[in-house]
Amino acid sequence: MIEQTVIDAGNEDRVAALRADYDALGAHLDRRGISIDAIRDKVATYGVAVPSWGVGTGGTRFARFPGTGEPRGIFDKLDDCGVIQQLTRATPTVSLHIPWDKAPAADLKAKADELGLGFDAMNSNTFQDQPDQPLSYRYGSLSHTDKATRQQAIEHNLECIEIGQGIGSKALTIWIGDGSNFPGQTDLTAQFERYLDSAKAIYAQLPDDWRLFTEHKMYEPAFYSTVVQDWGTNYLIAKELGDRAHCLVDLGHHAPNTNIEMIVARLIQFGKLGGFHFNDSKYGDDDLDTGSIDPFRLFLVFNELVAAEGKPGFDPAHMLDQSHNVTDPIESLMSSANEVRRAYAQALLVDRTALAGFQQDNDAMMAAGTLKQAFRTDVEPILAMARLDNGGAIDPIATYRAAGYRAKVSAERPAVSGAGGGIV
Ligand code: LRH
Ligand code: MN
Ligand code: MN
Repeated sequence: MIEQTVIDAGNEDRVAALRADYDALGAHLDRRGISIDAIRDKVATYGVAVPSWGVGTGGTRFARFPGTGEPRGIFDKLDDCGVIQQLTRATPTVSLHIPWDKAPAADLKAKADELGLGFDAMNSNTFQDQPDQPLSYRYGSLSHTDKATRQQAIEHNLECIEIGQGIGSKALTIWIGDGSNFPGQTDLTAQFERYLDSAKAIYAQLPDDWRLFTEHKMYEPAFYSTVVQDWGTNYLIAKELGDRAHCLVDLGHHAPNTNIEMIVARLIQFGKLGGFHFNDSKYGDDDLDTGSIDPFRLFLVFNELVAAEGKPGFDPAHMLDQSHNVTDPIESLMSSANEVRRAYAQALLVDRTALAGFQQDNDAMMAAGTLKQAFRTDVEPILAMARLDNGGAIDPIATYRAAGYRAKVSAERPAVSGAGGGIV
């Protein structure tokens, strides 16, 4: 972890400017009838889970270009997640991926407790073969034509639940790469039927207080057809399985220009929004930092989420899902967590009464202007104050750099080779 003295010193340098900016923004928001402290308090309780795989080797599915001080395994990864939470106070939980993070539940729990972290959804992995695995997923997993292979994939998901139960997780996320690369390769209907049967077998074993999230993705690694390719199929799955089955929306899993906020609205309307994998993209499943390409779209998603706050049963999970090569992943994840909070804070500023009035009157110009007014507001002083009040850093990235964390862990963690594959 980073020494408190380093955080305090960084904050001391910045606190006077922050208070001045916060007061100025407070006066501005006051004229708009908004209490800045109320927004800060809501933002302060808004957390987003860090994906364990996001702090891992600087890599994509194509290649790895590891930096120094790469985590050697899940316990180093948890240390890195602890630093992200320490500085941002926005990431109290971690989402694990099994078997990448497989370890005795008691040890995972003890380490997380030590760092003040909890666990969000468990992720299963039947999109890769593991060294000791009897049956291959080359031609699919939960939807495989071979019953024994499907059963192996089901059992893996049940094992994820079991590990999750030992560490306080309350959800399982299933994403599969199953699909086909040639027209005619699979019977599209039979393949989905097999998937549904397998998913039902997992759902039947879901603990009462757990939720099952299924994640859709348009294509990749299957390029002709993908079994769970869009929110429509995803909705059908959630509907078929039952009340504790919900859809997970990974922002990068849609065609460019897809109206994702509208998908979010539909899933909320019908009680099936389970949660998010936040990231950003330009072309496909790019897994770029959240808000780095299209912050307005992120805001529009949050506009739907804030509008739905308080609806019965509305409780989406917020998780990041990103990994790439060109930054220190701790910095990127801190930045993304702050971008999620920024979009949330901006969405809280939308004058919903005025918006409803403009919508009723079909005043498109003023309705759009109402959203833009909220989006244009620089809420950074609110985010920084929420961090400061909770013991975090006013400027997390500057403080992280001043602490020299990466150099310190590099001394303990041996350099790793970039040779070999990446991750999905
Ligand atoms: C698939 C995905 C899914 C996986 C993760 C590693 O593209 O988004 O969430 O579990 O990447
Ligand atoms: Mn994802
Ligand atoms: Mn993805």
